[in-house]
Amino acid sequence: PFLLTLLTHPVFISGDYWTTFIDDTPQLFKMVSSQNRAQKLLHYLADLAVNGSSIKGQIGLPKLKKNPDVPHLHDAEGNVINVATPPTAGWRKVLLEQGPAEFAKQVRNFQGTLLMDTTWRDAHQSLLATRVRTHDLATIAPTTAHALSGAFALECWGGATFDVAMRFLHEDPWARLRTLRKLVPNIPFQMLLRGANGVAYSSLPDNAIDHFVKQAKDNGVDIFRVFDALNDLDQLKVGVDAVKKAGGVVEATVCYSGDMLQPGKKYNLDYYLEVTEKIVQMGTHILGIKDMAGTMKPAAARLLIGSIRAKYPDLPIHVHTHDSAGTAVSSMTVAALSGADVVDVAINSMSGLTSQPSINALLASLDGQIDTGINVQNVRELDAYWAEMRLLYSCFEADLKGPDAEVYQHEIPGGQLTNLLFQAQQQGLGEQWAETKRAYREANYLLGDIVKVTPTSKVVGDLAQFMVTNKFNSDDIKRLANTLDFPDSIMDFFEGLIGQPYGGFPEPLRSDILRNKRRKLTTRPGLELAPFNMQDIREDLETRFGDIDECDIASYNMYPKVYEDFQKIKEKYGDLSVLPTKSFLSPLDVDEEIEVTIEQGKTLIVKLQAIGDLNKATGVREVYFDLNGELRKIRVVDRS
Ligand code: 3PY
Ligand code: ZN
Repeated sequence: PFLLTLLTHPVFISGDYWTTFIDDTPQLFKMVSSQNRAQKLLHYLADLAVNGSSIKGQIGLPKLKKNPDVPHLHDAEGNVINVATPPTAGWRKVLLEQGPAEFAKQVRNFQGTLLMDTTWRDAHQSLLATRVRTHDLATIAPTTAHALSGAFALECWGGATFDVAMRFLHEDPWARLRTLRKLVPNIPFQMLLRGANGVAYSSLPDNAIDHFVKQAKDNGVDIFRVFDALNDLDQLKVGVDAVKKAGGVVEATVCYSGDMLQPGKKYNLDYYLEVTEKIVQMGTHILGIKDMAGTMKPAAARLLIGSIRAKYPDLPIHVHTHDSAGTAVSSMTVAALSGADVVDVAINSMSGLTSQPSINALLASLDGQIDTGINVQNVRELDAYWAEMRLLYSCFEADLKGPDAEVYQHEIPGGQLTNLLFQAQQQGLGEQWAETKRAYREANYLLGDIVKVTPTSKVVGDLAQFMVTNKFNSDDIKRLANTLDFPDSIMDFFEGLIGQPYGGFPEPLRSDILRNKRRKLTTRPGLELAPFNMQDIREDLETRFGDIDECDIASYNMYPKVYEDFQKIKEKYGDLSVLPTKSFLSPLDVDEEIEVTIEQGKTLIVKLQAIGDLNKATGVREVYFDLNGELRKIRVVDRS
């Protein structure tokens, strides 16, 4: 009927539509575009109904069979708080009005310890394979803006969320940032930046990092936690300088590795104080301490944070840990008591195990000792949403059962631990899991006991899997190194493409593995990379994908292939981020009806009517929908 309207429209018939039709009748073109979008979404839903989910890593269907409810918050008198209007108070006001330096000063002067909630980034990266979608974050954002209005920040972007959003969720990470920013204007947003690697796995030219960070700042990131996976200060500085140029809050970070309390450890107090001094010289608003494996015991927290606090009384300190060993609440309590200005936590249902410590457990632990500016009751109410959310994303759970004290031996970072376990479970290799952990420890020592976090953790993990698959032990690797073909990540590491490890590369292993296949870099890899020509990239992307912006260029620079594939999916199915998660992951039942808001004020009512018989000659099925009261037929190849 719409096409008929268009074709019989007097202006269309007059043939004058080229010049004025779009301008004079925008409503019709809006209709074309929304009909077109609806049609594309029906294609996705039809494919899902016929072939099941194609989302990578999904095992089975969500345990939650409805869309999650949004809980109400209550004020002290028990009245429901209207969350439609965001609060104006919050640390972001301080930042916007007084700038990064004064913001950092006031954080340092706060009488207590502030909290950063990682639920929107690290918690789901660590527990749910980074699969939480924008739809679910945006749904709870207005409530969060109130419940956590006293928080230092929400960590909501960067790390693995950037590529997973495009690669597996088929949504635009920049759109996520802008959407959340609009809904939460009062709480600072923090992102995780992998130094000279941006949010990728190896170095990019410096101008690509500058360009990326500027877009991140302009689209809503306030605070940048910048780290380098080897604590290579030259690599770190690339990210730090980019944030300074963009006008963001710099949180230059030292990665904590292993258990510093053990005698003879390579990464000991002297080492951390030396790196801290260099970071302070580099210039940072805040010092980040990043314990990605959760191996910082309470006594280590006391020693490390206490020592840094004593030496740098004015330096704001922000501590991050994972609860893999089960000690995170205790360690963060001690960190707070030893002078940390901010510590990281996650909403209860998204906390513990390989994620951050539980916010309410930490609040209880600090109660009567340290103020956090957080309303305990509101946070408990907020948790009702995440309890349901955990069930909605149950198909991405690694099914970790409890704390793993072995983390002090293998030192696997939280996110990677869940990933490796998930892989072992998928392959049905229960015993191999114990072997993988043992091999990971051996691989780390073979590589020279390096700091392990993305991307160096991938190098260690790849070597461990190479050892398990080929049944090699450390001696075999050393003996056979000059005859074996190693995975690319290991070659990259030894070439120096990930930076220079503290204490240098192990020899003769490096020479044996590289042979004459690769160079041996002695300086940071970015110095060898030619700057990207942004104008050429823009023209190329415009030719291929039409209307693109600076954020598209930044996405393409980080992950060219992932970006291209994302564009192809978008062309086929439209913007999938608008679908409720249940309908994104599980097929509609016949007669099931859903509402999909494709833009403000434009809601589609979609009902699956029937799935036709298989046409054996063509392999196609017809899927019938009711779309806003009209029958639609979609043809889908049956691949099931
Ligand atoms: C990342 O780089 O994605 C991390 O989470 C490192 O801890
Ligand atoms: Zn982390």
